[in-house]
Amino acid sequence: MTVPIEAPLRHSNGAHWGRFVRTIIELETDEGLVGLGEMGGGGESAAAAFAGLRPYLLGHDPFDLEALRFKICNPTASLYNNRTQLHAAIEFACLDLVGKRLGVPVYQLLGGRLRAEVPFASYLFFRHPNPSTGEGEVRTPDQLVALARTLKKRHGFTTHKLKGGVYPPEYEAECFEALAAAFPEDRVRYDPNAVLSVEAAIRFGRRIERLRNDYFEDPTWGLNGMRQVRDRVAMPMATNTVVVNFEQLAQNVQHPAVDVILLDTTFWGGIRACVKAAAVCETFQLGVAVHSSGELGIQLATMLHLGAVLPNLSFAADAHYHHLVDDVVQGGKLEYCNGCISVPSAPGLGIELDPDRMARYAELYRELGGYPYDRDPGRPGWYPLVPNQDWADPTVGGPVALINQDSALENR
Ligand code: GKR
Ligand code: MG
Repeated sequence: MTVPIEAPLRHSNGAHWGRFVRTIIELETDEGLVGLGEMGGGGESAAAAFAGLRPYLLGHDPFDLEALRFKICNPTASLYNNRTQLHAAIEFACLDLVGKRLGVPVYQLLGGRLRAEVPFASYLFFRHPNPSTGEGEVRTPDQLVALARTLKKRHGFTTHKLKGGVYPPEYEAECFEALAAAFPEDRVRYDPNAVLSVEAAIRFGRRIERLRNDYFEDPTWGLNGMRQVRDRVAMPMATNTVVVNFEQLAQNVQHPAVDVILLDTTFWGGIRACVKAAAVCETFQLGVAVHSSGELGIQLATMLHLGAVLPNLSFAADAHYHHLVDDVVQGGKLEYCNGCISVPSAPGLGIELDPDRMARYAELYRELGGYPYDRDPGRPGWYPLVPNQDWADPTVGGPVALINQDSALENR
């Protein structure tokens, strides 16, 4: 599926080229129930990867979720063939099936709902203008604040996350300060996806530590890098990068480097893994939040059910969702109210696919194909080192051509 977004989103490793590409799976039981799952990326390779798991799934009872985990994610076999993200999509579909079979929402299967709605952050990106309308650019502090105001007005956000790592750190610090100054009552967070050096991260952190920060998200790479920044900046550290499995979580408990673990239902291999990880975090007094790696309505539903059941969720969740112009689920996009989205309460994940929208966005995928997450259409040939030393120029703006993946790779 390809669903358009308002404008191309820039991040420290490339960009989302005006659309999100996702793969939707449907698992059917012998009783005729259908469970829905979703994974990032798409095309023939994703379809082939799921088709390859057909023999693992035929005859498997969707209630047997622990068995499914070992069947698909055997730890040694995973060294050769990591299927964490495939497993996540299949787990979502199984939970959807179990909920539908029992007539209960997924949150009832996970311990029960502690909240009826989940709060979200505004999740702001630097953006290229929309190539059709020429609108939507975010490059300057004024443009950033204007977008945040629009989103706050439209959706009611009271937490603002800036995805950075695009422009020089000093320039992004100015942008972030302008954002914090524009919303003195709200909370803020900055995330450059780990491309700052330890020293640059410390400088940046010290400069912004007086603001109303939730946390400092992945300023630099690695648990050891994060630990050094944590020692020298007075702010909680958060990650969705270096604690994404139980081994890393154990390591972080033994040698703390990160204070808040951002749980991603895909990166961790399913909703249940996130619930288990949150329980470990509760035991060791680590914070948790819900992470977004881009989503359509199915994945969003997994984030909502997760957010509904976590006792220790003390931060607004991330979602790319408000950047989408539409969704593939019945009724179109789920709505925000006062910065929150209601947790679906129909059986299973509580959302259904809209066949017309599915057909339209499958066709759009066939037309446009994929795009490389790690390439920016505004900077052909560029790719970041880690730490990055070659930033985008904030004085250069305007539309960029959204050429296809093959041309982008030819330009390397
Ligand atoms: O979608 O560009 C993006 C984000 O940068 C995504 O890849 C990250 O996983 O949103 C994420 C984050 O780091 O918080
Ligand atoms: Mg992040």
